[in-house]
Amino acid sequence: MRKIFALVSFLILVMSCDDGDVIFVELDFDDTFEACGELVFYNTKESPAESISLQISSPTLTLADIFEVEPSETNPLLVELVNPEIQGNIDGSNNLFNYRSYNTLTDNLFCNDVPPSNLGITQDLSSSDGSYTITTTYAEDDNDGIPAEMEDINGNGDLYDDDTDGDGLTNFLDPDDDGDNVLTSTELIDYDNDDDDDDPLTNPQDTDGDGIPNYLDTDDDGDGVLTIDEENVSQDQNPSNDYTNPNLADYLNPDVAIMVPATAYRVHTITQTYEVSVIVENISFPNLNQDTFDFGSLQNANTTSTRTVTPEF
Ligand SMILES: [Ca+2]
Ligand SMILES: [Ca+2]
Ligand SMILES: [Ca+2]
Ligand SMILES: [Ca+2]
Repeated sequence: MRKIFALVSFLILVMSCDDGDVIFVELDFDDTFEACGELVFYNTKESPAESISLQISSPTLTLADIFEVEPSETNPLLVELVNPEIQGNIDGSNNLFNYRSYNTLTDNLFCNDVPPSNLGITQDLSSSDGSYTITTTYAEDDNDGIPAEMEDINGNGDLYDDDTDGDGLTNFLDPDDDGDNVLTSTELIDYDNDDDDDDPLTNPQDTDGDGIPNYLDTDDDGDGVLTIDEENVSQDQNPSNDYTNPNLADYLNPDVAIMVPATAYRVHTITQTYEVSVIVENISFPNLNQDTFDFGSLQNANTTSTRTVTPEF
């Protein structure tokens, strides 16, 4: 007598073949997936040769929709996700959740105008119902060499109320924390390393010795002319390339104090990181109602990006 095996894992898929034999197919893919076109999420593996995919056609969805951000209502220099969660139905036609097995895996299975020939498909199953949920989380950083938690200047645990230069961009997102048009990463990089720990944060450069590290000091050499105004040579919102003495930039040289009033802040670049997950639920393949499949985490070049913002001067 044929045994009916209990499903102990939602990853197990049971299919019945025409001759009545019961075959177990494990939906055992790794926890990352890819995306292409408008829009297919997919994962493939070689041994055994299988693919799992979710194609979404209605309503039309693109990767750009998933990564889209818009200015925050509270601060136009900050942004937030337009679509942190997208849900829809799987119907077996417009929105397709599909499992396939192959004789051997072929490259470029998805999103080609001309599908690869000789696919050698041995199983091809689609769920006629179910739902999908795409969840995106979004994070930003100024990538200035200072960990975000150390840019909590007032130490109250809120990273959004520390804005040393008052330009509207909180310090952990501000690559120029003191607003002097010299990047924090530049103002940290050249330090004495007196304590030999190679950590600029324990003894940040303080050229004029006033107790304020250069990256938070608006007059780094203490000569009375603000760093942002020490652009005697080229007025390009970058005092670090203005040299009267070839060995020392003017903004670090107290013997050169020529004021050329700045007219603008430099362009600020902010690093963006996205985490995208896709979960399908209440799916049903032939002969089995399978509950859930978690695609894992999206691997895509667009999950890391940058945006630029120029604070109002
Ligand atoms: Ca700021
Ligand atoms: Ca910063
Ligand atoms: Ca400075
Ligand atoms: Ca100077």
